[in-house]
Amino acid sequence: MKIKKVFLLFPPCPIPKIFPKRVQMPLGIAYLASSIRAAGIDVKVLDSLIEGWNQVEEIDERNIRFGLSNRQIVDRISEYGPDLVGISCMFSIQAKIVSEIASEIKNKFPDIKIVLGGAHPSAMPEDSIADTNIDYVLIGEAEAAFVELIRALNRNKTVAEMDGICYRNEEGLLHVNPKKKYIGDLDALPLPAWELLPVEKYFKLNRPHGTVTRKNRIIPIITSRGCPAKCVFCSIHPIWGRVYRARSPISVVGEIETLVNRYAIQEIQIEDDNMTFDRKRAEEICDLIVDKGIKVSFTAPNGLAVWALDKNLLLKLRKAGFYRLTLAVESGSQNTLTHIIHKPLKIDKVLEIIKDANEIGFDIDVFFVVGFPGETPSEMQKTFDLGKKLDVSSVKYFIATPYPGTELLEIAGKENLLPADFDPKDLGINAVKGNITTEYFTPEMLEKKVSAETFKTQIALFKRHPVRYVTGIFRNYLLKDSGATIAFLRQSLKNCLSKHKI
Ligand code: B12
Ligand code: SF4
Repeated sequence: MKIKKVFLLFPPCPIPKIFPKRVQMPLGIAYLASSIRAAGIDVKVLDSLIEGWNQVEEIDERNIRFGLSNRQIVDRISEYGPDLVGISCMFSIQAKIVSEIASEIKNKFPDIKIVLGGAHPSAMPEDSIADTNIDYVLIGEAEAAFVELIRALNRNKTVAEMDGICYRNEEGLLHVNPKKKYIGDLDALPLPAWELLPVEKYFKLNRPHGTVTRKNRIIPIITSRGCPAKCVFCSIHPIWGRVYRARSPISVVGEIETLVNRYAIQEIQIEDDNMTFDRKRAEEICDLIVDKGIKVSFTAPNGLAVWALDKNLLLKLRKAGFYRLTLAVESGSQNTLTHIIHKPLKIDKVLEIIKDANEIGFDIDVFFVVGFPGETPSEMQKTFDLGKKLDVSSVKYFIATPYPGTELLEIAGKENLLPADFDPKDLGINAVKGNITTEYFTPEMLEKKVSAETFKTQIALFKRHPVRYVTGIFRNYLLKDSGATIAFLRQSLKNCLSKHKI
């Protein structure tokens, strides 16, 4: 059977009820679609989150699933009649839904090949290919590999020599070829095929990453792949490898101009893991945006590495149109940062960058992570104390989560810190759910503590800048998802008033 038509799917997703729903234009399948199309194959793309935005189904007391139903997805596949379906499994919590969908596709269309990719199967390839409805798993970045796989299938060639693939051989034995090769020249990749997605629907909804936006016509881009640091909780390395690869400033700014001309884009979200790692390149991108007179707002909601920033770069970012800095500070304890998280960051540097960023006029959003093996209660408290002290507009605390592909999962597994029924496929939003037990805390204690400290931090933020705080909460959260915001604040207040100890 020849592969002439490919259907790419971003599946539905479970989230806690107290979290606002989000939907961002899916960069991964948009990139894959353009490479597959460039190879002469027909492609259709379905983002079940945007198409089924209003379809909410209760999973249990705490969680909902939103997006199209499995039945609707199979109907869309049936209408198009593809030879191959590619499913993106970005989050571990999506993996069970992905298995259900794969099973329904195979039941109805046993000849369709099913290929899986994305962050979760890249970190758990053996487990993903063990599902007999999945024919192939492509590990990590897959633009080149997807085309290579289609070509191999169309020429009846074996995939046994392919890099970064999992497959079942003729005897049904599972094989995993580790990922070793990554795309060297990112400038050569065709731009994401946004014309295959309902872009106006995303603009109208305006619920992208972080939910904080100034404009409606927003699009994500990615200017580099990978990060050489080794943070204990980070799960990006199975996708991009460890080598930092970056697009040239000309290529990045060229994409921005194309997006402005084609879709009248007003705001861009940079989704790199470490956009400013190469400071000179970041400065050149900013200079080029200014030189070309591009009037677009920018954010980097995935976070900028504070250790890779300095005042000169901050000035250039602001001049280029960045209005909000999302800073991954992670901990208020230097010991935790250096010896547990392994992030090359000094707390003095954080204070310096936040001071400079305030002077330059940025809106600042800070992320922290607590609940690591070995972290003492007093170290954890330093994080909450720093969160309350910082002059920023938003502070978020996340609970250290042992996602597949992280060193944290290895440590927690080895040291027996996880519950007996621990399943990585249950790992979702890490602001509300703990998993690790140490001599100092249980998951429940951690959940209550984080929730209570979140409330106290909200009070501190309000007291410091009442007008800014109320406007921000109203514009960015209440107006977008009042139900989830009120539920979240109510839970935090309840935990703040209840007895919680760590
Ligand atoms: C943007 C983003 C989001 C967006 C997603 C938007 C969307 N629909 O695309 C939003 C804001 C919704 C989001 C939410 C969360 N995110 Co997030 N997110 C990212 C981020 C920063 C970038 C993803 C991206 O666009 N990359 C660029 C594209 C080009 O890459 P890609 O999608 O991976 O696709 C490539 C390959 O994976 C592969 N591929 C992808 N799909 C397919 C399909 C097939 C068939 C094949 C063959 C290959 C393939 O090929 C693509 C091209 O090379 C990643 C970090 C990262 N580096 O991946 C984290 C990441 C995916 N997120 C993560 C997490 C933890 C979360 C949250 C839990 C965080 C939180 N505290 O709430 C939530 C989960 C939401 C939920 N419902 O549970 C983790 C995933 C861990 C896991 N195993 O679950 C990541 C890896 C970050 C990290 N450092 O650990 N996220
Ligand atoms: S700096 Fe960010 S992207 Fe790099 S390893 Fe640490 S958490 Fe991951």
